[in-house]
Amino acid sequence: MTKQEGRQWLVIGATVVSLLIALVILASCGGETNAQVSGTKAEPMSQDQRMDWWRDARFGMFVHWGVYAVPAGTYKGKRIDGGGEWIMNTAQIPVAEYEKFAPRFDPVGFRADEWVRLAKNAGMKYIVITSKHHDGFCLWDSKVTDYDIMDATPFKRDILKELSVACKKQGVKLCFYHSIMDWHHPDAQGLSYPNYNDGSNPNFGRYVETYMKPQLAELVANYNPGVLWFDGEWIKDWTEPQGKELYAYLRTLQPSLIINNRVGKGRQGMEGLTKGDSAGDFGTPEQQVPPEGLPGVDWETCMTMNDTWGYKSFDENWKSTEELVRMLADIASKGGNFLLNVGPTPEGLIPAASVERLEGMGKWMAVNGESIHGATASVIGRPEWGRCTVKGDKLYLHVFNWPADGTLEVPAVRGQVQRAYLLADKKHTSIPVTQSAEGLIVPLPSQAPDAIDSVIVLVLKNK
Ligand code: H79
Repeated sequence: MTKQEGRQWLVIGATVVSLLIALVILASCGGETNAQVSGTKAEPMSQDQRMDWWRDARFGMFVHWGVYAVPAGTYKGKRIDGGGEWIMNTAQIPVAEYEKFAPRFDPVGFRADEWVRLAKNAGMKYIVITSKHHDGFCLWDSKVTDYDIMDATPFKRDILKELSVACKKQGVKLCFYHSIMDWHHPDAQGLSYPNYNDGSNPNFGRYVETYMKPQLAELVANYNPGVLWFDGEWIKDWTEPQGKELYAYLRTLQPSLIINNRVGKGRQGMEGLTKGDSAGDFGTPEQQVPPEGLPGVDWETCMTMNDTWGYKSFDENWKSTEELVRMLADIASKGGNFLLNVGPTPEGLIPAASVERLEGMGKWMAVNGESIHGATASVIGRPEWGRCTVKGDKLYLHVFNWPADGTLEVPAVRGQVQRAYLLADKKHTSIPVTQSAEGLIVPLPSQAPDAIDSVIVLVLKNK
């Protein structure tokens, strides 16, 4: 053996040894990952483990609430277009003028337990509330500002604290929407406001390091949010590297945190899906549902029930309960989550029209929730009669348009159908299904069990 050959053998030997060491480390990590699931050790979670509860949840409540609920869409006697939460900008209200809404924000009707119960009874598993919207006003007792619920309003109750207690009690995950853009802070867009989009603030880095990050650290430490939902990331002063850095920083504070894609610059317009390797755990389509299913992609459609996020006293353009239930089924059938918004009043009440719709959805979910929670996109795309979700060995056929001739035609599915029944039928009475290579024929009763969406369960032999 030459010297060189000897060296090569040494290198190969060393490589084999280090591979073995790596294998041992990997194997022991696997063990610790399992231990971590049972809560005995703080090892890093896999992406799947971290996203698990969120993917199962499928349905959450968005809450837009702040001092903009006081003007409720009207300024100086004029009804202002656009979202109620944007009124500061849309009506070009100067910072000092807008601040005057805070002393009038006294939502004495606020009952955290009732909001959480309403969400839970609707079948929602999480709540995302605005800790801070673009106007800069903060709904919790922040140590780094007086522009918050404790110091600037007569209410002086920490809204996020009360919600976090109620959520914990009722087993709902509390999450926060947080705006990177800030029209109030002088080191952010407050400097040039109302022309906030025109340029950059030389002190923006100070805002990030001494204001925004400390605030986020407060939120994580004090209320243990499941998700941080960023927005207002499109401003010139915010960059993708800053987004990546913020994402990494927040995960060091709480490794299990889930963070949306608006933490960086990777969201593609209002369609919201993430570009390339940009920061964030899930895409954020806004006011729209992707036309096709997106299996293997984490995304969440956020949507208003009327035409505003923040409360507007005169917006009565409500979507129907039927529309909302079908939207939920459509989204689940495409593998996404549905974050449905409410805009509470300045008195602290969720508008009656929203309550009515959430209760209607809850009635449907009480019977059919199994076809939504933990379910995802199926190979059956968008049949003309409705949608289809899948979970384990079950296919859930969501029939929006009940067949007049009493038979439902279903495209071919892989695997043999063992049993079929109506989810609304507590006895799970078997429906005799005819299966062929072309597809399935499901004979149905003449009356739909649910006028909005009747779910038929197909139990398959193979997953
Ligand atoms: O909080 C609610 C709205 O107030 C907020 N997002 C929801 C959840 C919102 N802020 N602005 N908008 C919605 C619309 C903004 C659209 C645009 Fe853009 C921002 C157009 C150009 C910059 C998004 C980013 C679309 C293209 C780039």
